[in-house]
Amino acid sequence: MYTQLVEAPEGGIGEARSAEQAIFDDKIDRSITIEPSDWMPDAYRKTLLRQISQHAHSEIVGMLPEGNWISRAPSLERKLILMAKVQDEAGHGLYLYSAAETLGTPRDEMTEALLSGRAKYSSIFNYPTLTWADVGTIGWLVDGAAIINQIPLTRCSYGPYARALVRVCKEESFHQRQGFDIVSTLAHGSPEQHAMAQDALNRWWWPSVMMFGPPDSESQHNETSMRWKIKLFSNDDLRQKFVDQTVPQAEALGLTIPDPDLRYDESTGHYAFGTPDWQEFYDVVKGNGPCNRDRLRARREAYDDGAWVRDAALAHAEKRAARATSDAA
Ligand code: BYC
Repeated sequence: MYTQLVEAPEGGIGEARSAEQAIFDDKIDRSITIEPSDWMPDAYRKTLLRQISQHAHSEIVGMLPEGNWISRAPSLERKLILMAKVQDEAGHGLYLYSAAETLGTPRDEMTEALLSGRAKYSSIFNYPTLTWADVGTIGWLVDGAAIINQIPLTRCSYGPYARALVRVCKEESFHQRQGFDIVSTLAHGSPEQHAMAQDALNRWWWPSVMMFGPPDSESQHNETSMRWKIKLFSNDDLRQKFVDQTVPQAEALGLTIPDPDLRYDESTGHYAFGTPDWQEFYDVVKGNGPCNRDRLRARREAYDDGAWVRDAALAHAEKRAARATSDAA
């Protein structure tokens, strides 16, 4: 059927293009993945690149708030676990940059977009980690939110992104469990530890709820991304899943979600909850959150400090290529 669609029209570029479009649409409808060598509409490529590169940047910037606590983790065991988690996030960034590169944009360009402040990354990482309880709360809430967002994306329409997310999600599950374990230890500890866990929940709850993006009524990309199966659920649907999943966990921990409007709605079977401060969300996304400037400064310093590694790797690759050429001659 595909061959017929492509070969049937006598020539015109418009006709050939619409045949390619038909193949693409059919694959999307039948949930057959689109692969890098397949024809795809420019807007699909751009939307994917925007989402995957933002996702990659989020993983990389996301190392900073928790990395801040590696040297101060309360035990050797906690330190080892936290180091492994932060390294996993670096790995996630690399899988995702690789997936984005298959769309034709070199990693240098994506890095430059991040360091110059043009590229977005998740709003959540622009909040400070003030106490050890924040590290646990990030694992519990932020990785928990990430799992809810990313498990459906393992079935998204673009093959390299979907496949990268399979491994990412497995690792995020371990991250969520380690975060819950930290918070559980504190919540069931001394009154001071319990208060520390509650304080962290108070500060991270709303930023976590906002992580899923603007409300559907204000989302620019929901509709097209869902049509193309770049997103499988809308921002509000995922947000609802997160609230429904997390409220019973907070109850089990003996912690209180800081939302006076939160209540279980028997008629829908879901928790009803208050309205996030969307002005705060947009301010953070525009670069005016509590830590935006620190985060970019840290990434620029890391990039500059790593220049010698890139130079050495390049020199090594050039030497090997030159040797291979002379061996072949
Ligand atoms: N922060 O039309 P919308 C992690 C932007 S990593 C900043 O709904 P879309 C983890 C959005 O980009 C977490 N910006 O957009 C790592 C758009 O602006 P542009 C990252 C946001 O793309 C380490 C505008 O607002 N996860 O979990 O359809 C340790 C309008 O929004 C945010 C991913 O990236 C935000 N929160 O939906 C622990 C997952 N939300 O681009 C954990 C993949 C929205 O037009 N990404 N914006 O300038 C997605 O699923 C979707 O991109 C989003 C947004 C749901 C995030």
